Amino acid sequence: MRLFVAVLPPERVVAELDGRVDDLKRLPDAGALRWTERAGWHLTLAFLGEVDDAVVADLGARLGRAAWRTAPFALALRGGGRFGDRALWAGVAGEAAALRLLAERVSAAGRRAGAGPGVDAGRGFHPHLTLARGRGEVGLRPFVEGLGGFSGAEWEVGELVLVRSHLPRAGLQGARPRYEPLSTWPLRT
Ligand code: 3AM
Repeated sequence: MRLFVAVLPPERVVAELDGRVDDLKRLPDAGALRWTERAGWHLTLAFLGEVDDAVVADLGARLGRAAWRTAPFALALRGGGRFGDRALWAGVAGEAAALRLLAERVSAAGRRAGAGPGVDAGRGFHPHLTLARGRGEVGLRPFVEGLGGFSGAEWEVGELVLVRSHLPRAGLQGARPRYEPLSTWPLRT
């Protein structure tokens, strides 16, 4: 199954961001972008790719230990950015170093469990919450500008989540992946 590990913002933070995204959707060319569904909004810690069913139990045990070694920390969504003209995202503020450390621990847990070693290699960790994807023909700069000054409420990250990604059938125009949270583990309390 196709898996990734993420931090999920709480509903009040999602609702705030959704208000700003509503404004972005009124900008010219917004209709040409594929907007992510708010129900699936997440901050990816590590993408694991296709993982063997046989490995999932060990992976879970390791993710639980990674969470347990990490103290809860404060995070907020702030501003935005883009990966070329392919992805528009909201950025983070707060204890970003703690988020990075958690991402490293989660990646190590994945590697040790034999779950998709090397899939993340080369991309590095760039904390972001993906809001829309484009094919490169729509310039994302105005959308990034539209996120300027956005500053969401701070929350305490208290758990990590293993998420299964169900890809849409090839050729289904406009279809988006469906994200299914499988398990959560609390950070050390
Ligand atoms: O939703 P975000 O942007 O955080 O881009 C994919 C998405 O990230 C990323 O994993 C998340 C869940 O699908 N992803 C997909 N394929 C990837 C790959 N080969 C990947 N990340 C790294 N390597």
